[in-house]
Amino acid sequence: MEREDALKIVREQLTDHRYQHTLGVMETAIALAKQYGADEKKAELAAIFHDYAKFRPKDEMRNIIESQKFSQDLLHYNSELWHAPTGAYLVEKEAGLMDKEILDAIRYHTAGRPNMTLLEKIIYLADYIEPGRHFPGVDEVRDLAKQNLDTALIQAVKNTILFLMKKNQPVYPESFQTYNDLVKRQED
Ligand code: DGI
Ligand code: FE
Ligand code: FE
Repeated sequence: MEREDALKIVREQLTDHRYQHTLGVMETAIALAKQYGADEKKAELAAIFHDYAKFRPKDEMRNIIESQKFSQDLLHYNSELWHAPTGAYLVEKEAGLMDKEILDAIRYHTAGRPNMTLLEKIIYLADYIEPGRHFPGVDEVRDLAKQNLDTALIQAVKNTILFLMKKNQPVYPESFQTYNDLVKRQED
């Protein structure tokens, strides 16, 4: 699928603000793919489609998650988490994108998972550091991303968990597992 066709499909699903965010993730993901030797075309498409389901009604997302084999426990956590697996499902079904690596990068872009692929790491990180993001700690992660992908990713995951904990919000266990897996690998 070409960039322009993908952007046209996604634009209809998103607000202007979210579409601008998507363009930022796309540019950042392509740059990271170049830097770290990932498939630039896959990074481009995964980034374009990563928030495809962001504005779907909660009931629709719940139904889709219930219909799938994966992690039903997601339904007991913040509904902000639901658009990632729902997006992977709908991008395949509605946009006809069949590439499993791209679909997994969409599926795991919010909470990550243990043993993330290079493409999954790039999309998670690009989502966090794209130029439109402005929150405490983001510049530090941008600097780390120039040096080491895993170090930057750990900092991004850690910041997300700490942010939720500061607000006394529950943390989805998979986010902790993502953090633990990345930190253990750096020790080895
Ligand atoms: O969709 P975006 O806003 O671009 O970014 P995202 O897909 O990373 O989603 C961020 C939202 O997900 C944010 O509101 C916090 C929430 N979130 C991320 N990880 C967790 C989480 N919420 C809970 N409860 N637990 C998590 O581990
Ligand atoms: Fe998202
Ligand atoms: Fe996003």
